[in-house]
Amino acid sequence: MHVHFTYAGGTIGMVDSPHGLQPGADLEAWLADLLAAFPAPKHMPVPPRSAGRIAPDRTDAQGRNTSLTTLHPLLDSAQAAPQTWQSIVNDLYAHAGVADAFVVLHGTDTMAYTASALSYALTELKQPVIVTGSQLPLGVSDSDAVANVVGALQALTQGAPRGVHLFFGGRLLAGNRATKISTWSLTGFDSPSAAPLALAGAPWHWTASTAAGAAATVPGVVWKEPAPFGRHDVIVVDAVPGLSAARLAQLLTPPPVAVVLRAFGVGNLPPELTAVIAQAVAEGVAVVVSSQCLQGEVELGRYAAGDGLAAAGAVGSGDMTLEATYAKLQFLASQGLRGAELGAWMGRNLAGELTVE
Ligand code: ASN
Repeated sequence: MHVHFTYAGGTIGMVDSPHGLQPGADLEAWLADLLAAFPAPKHMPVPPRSAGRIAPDRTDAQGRNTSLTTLHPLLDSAQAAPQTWQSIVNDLYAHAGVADAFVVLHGTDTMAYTASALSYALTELKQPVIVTGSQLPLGVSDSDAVANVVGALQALTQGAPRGVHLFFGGRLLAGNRATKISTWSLTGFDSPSAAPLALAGAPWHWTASTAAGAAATVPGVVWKEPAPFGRHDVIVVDAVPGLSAARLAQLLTPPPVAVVLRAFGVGNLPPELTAVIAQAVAEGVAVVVSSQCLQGEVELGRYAAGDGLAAAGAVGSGDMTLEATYAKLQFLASQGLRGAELGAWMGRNLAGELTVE
């Protein structure tokens, strides 16, 4: 098995500086040592320790079966943008001819956005992709870096299905269902609306539907040769008690391509905001109403306080996470969709991000 690593940045490869943590650790040497020590099953031979560092590209010529691309510049994932997602997509496709599986090493802050974005852009990719990182740098004695990278490799060697997954804190989650829930816990991610694919342990416990080889296809639409991610004007507005129609109107001026309106509960907002939303829709803005609840299932019209939103042309985000919703809007906008058509596509399941009744 040839595993290709794409290293995009994040705490895993950071070191202390007078200004706080920043990229600078020798991740390549650390990974080479880790792979040498990794107890490989028969089908995944690893380079002997003396093989040294991992070459930046395919290493078959030297008899090794891992490769690593370090993206430049390495980022704190807070600096990631849709172009960063595209750089990762490009690197995965550049190695799709040699790799059997992929691991993306990424910062935790926006890991769930990237995992969601990759899931939409890679529905044609045959190999599984696991995104991981750590809360503590690789050089720190109690770091979670080894556990997470080894966990990602174990998931792959046990036959993780196609699709984009996120491994963190002992759990394999669907990448587009995951959300960062803790700044400090080593179990920093959760998947509030979808069960984990697997729990690490002795032995690992796989959900029946995702057990090795069970899911040959990614649920959803196969988007053929998607256009690359661009950076579209998609904004997120969090409602608070007392948000006025005038303030909301200002936030939507000039009109963005799309707005994710984080409403209360199942998608409720005070009726005085409805006219502003109708105006935005008339101006061609795709208005997506999501829930502020961690475990949200938007149902516009269940309450009178949300009923006017659908009539005004807004669409609900169902049980998608904010990260999946935002990345999906960027993906669909990059495919040239706008307005009502963009809104309509938000209700379709592209890569398992949404439960469709
Ligand atoms: N700020 C870091 C990042 O997202 C946090 C981390 O990786 N733990 O890049």
